[in-house]
Amino acid sequence: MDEIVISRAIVKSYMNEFMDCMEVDIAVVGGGPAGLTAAYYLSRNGHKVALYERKLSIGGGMWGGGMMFNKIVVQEEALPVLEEFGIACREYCPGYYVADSIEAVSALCYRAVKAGARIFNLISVEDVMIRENDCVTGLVLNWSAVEIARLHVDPLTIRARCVIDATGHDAEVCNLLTRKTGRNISSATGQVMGEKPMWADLAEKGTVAHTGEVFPGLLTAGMTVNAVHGLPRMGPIFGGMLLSGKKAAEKAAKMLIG
Ligand code: 48F
Repeated sequence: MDEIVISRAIVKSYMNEFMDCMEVDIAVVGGGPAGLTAAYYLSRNGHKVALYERKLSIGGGMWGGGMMFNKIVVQEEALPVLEEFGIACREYCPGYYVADSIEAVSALCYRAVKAGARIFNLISVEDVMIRENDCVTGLVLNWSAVEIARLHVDPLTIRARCVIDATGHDAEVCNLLTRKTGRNISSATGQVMGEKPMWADLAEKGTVAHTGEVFPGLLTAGMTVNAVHGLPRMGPIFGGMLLSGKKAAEKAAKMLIG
């Protein structure tokens, strides 16, 4: 085996994929449960999807279950999504199902990739691209290593017909959009309102109910929805994340048609 061939194989294959994703249908920011679920359903339906994740590992806050006990709870409404991904669960008591968080993340990631989603880890989204019609038309990317080292290196840009902010509690894309444009998003205040204290039941329902477009070309999914609309947090119950990702995929698909 020749090390140089190995190196060429890696760089060329990566660059081919990166180049191919310079223009995509949907760009998902954040590889937590909501982003992965959205990427899976969109790819499965034939859309070209790229997902960018800041960290080395995909899965966001799902790995750790609750307080590092690596189990998650899912409610009845989300069981069809678990089934779709082949994630096993067992009923703990009526209405409460327990799944293994490691199995759940692995399945979400595996099925998203197998459906055709391109996942780029170690890349941070630091800005959006906007056009005259005030529509989000792409993402501005940089290596997370550049961000962490605070190096002065300019980013690169990709075009997307639609962007999903699935960055979790910090709602990073929505925050940078309002800050840099001075424009409102579709929350009650026009800004990212910030998530409220724990209230799992209300939070789970709110996540799904409010999933959707917040600005032309920009949708939210998962905890970002709660942050944007000032909804409570819910802790280690994940049905809302999965159902929100699925709903974001459905809404994004409709935006592509319309
Ligand atoms: O935080 P995260 O898991 O968000 P989520 O999919 O799920 C939330 C739950 O994990 C949990 C909860 C509900 O049960 O309360 O916290 O809504 O995943 C978000 C991912 O986005 C990445 C981040 O590293 C994480 O893996 N991320 C955040 N900002 C950026 C980013 C960015 N600017 N660029 C790229 N990735």
